[in-house]
Amino acid sequence: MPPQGARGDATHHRNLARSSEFGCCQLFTAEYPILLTDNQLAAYRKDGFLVVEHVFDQATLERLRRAVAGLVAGAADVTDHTDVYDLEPTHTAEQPRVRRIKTPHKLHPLFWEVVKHPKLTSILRSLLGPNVRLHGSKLNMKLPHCGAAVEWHQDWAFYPHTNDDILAVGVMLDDVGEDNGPLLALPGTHRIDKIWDHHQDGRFCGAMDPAAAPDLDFSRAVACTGKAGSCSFHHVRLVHGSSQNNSDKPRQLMLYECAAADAWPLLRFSTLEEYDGRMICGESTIEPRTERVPIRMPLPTALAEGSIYENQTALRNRYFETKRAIT
Ligand SMILES: O=C(O)CCC(=O)C(=O)O
Repeated sequence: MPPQGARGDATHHRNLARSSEFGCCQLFTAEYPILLTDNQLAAYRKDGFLVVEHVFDQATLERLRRAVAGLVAGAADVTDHTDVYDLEPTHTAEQPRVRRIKTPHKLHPLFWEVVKHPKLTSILRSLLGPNVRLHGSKLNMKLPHCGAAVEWHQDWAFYPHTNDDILAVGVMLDDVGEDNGPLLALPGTHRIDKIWDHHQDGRFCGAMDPAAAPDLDFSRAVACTGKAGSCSFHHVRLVHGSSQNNSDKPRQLMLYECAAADAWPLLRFSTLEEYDGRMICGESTIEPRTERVPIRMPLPTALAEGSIYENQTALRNRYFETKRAIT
């Protein structure tokens, strides 16, 4: 059975994806198997997000779950957030509760293998062009009955670049439904020519005060749901968030932040070698493409650094209800 959304016919086609609605006029041309239909491409451009089903098979999911379980087991040795773990407030050594595993691609080779999978790179090429670099990765866990909410935000507020041909892929390691804290996307907000304020009292806090965004109707948000093995794709400027997981099912979402190679970060550059070492497909470049994009720097840095969850603890006016976790 060809995956939903696949054309399932000849293996290679000429793929032309125009990014003019993002404000630039490139014509992406490449030889590779096309997985996205024209309708899916149009939907991504219009809405700023897309869910593609059946990207990863059961065998890959099993391997991923084993790798994740191994990493989570290591959290029994820690009592506070580290470079690897972001912990739920109810975490204890006896009952490890990990909210996020930070940069999994640095911790286990399988996470690199997954992002370089031909099906995924085919979709990335269609959406971002032939040259794609990994900006970062994170695994948001959302345990049953306590997985934390993420307040409304644009990823762009955290990592502005010279252009916005950037998206986050969410590989669903579990079935994601309306009830276990799906990612919620506000359609079309990536095309609005502004960056919403993610500051409070003059400091970055990684979240939007819903009262300060009267131009947005949060009730229009769409849940990115799908069976395990599906992937969501959301544009870096899309307003999104997610509620607490109050169900009895886990929701593990492996997020890869992927950028067109000519989108250069405006903050935090290490070395050219490390930077080029994060290429997912195609060629790197030292010639950034600059576009007229709205930018507000995430500075001064958040009071609580380390992860979006920590940054957002400063936000006084929260949108998502947080119930006390079952202990
Ligand atoms: O885990 C989620 O549902 C949302 C994650 C997210 O938006 C983020 O970590 O930036």
